[in-house]
Amino acid sequence: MTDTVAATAAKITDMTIRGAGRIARAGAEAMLGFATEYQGNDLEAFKKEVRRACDTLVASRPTAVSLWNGVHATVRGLDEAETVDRAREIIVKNAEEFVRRSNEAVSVIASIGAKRISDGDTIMTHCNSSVAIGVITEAHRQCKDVKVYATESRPWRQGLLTVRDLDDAGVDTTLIIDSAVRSVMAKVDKVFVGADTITAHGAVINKIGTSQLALAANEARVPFYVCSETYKFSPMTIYGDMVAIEERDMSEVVKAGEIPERVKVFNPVFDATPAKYIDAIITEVGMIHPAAVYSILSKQLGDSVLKEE
Ligand code: RUB
Repeated sequence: MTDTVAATAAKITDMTIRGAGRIARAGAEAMLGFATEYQGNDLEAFKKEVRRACDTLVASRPTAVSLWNGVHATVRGLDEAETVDRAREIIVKNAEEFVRRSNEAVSVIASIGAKRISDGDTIMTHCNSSVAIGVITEAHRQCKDVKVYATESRPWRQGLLTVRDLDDAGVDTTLIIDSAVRSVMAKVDKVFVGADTITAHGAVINKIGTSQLALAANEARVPFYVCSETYKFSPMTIYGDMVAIEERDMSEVVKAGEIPERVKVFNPVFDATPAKYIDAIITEVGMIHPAAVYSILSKQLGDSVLKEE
């Protein structure tokens, strides 16, 4: 393993690099860095180090399958390599391809998603999803009059990043606290959120609180859209694996001494929104019903991704 891998893993864990798409691209780039920096000539030793690098990166944030897919995409076809040089070439090519496709997917989703936004729409979004923001800013770029309510997203307050991104793009943006979601939903026409992982049966795992937006939207009959590249679809869930929900330190929620010592803090940072609350998932292969995730997974990702393990 190299410094690049350890440094990237540390930045993902401490959230210097965050957001499911960004961590996937950073994971792929770290594998590229690892392969280029590797000095030895022993292929078996190289492959062992590759596995260690993959494991370190994937362990840096447990919930987003995008990271798993980004990292493992780089080692596809590695078994065919007969020399370290060839193995290095494969990883570099795969990593560049993953990053290129990932960026391309984000812009395709922006144009597909923008079609769902009508002139005059008021939108709610949660946390800081570059893909959902891409959809909203593309609609704005097309001169649609759009207003956005963005949640604060405690405890990290990624909503502050979102309101900055939207404001920079010239979108009329209002910040709300997380507990205002249900009361503000009455003013909203559509909800657009991102995803960290989507299961084979169409449940969406995203920042804690996403499921509250979905419930409130459902109650108010507001369409709920998820903007997600297909590498956020989880192949493991085909076999019934559960998605691990990351729990982070209590220091992210309260400062030392703020609450009595005996009081515990539970800080899960993602939640699952069942498929029945999701109107559509906007992907780079089109807008799909959550029930279609399984067939896309088995066709596009299933074979190649599952062979790796
Ligand atoms: C970010 C988050 C985002 C998704 C999608 O959580 O939940 O909605 O990762 O992001 P965190 P994107 O800040 O804990 O990483 O659309 O940019 O891939």
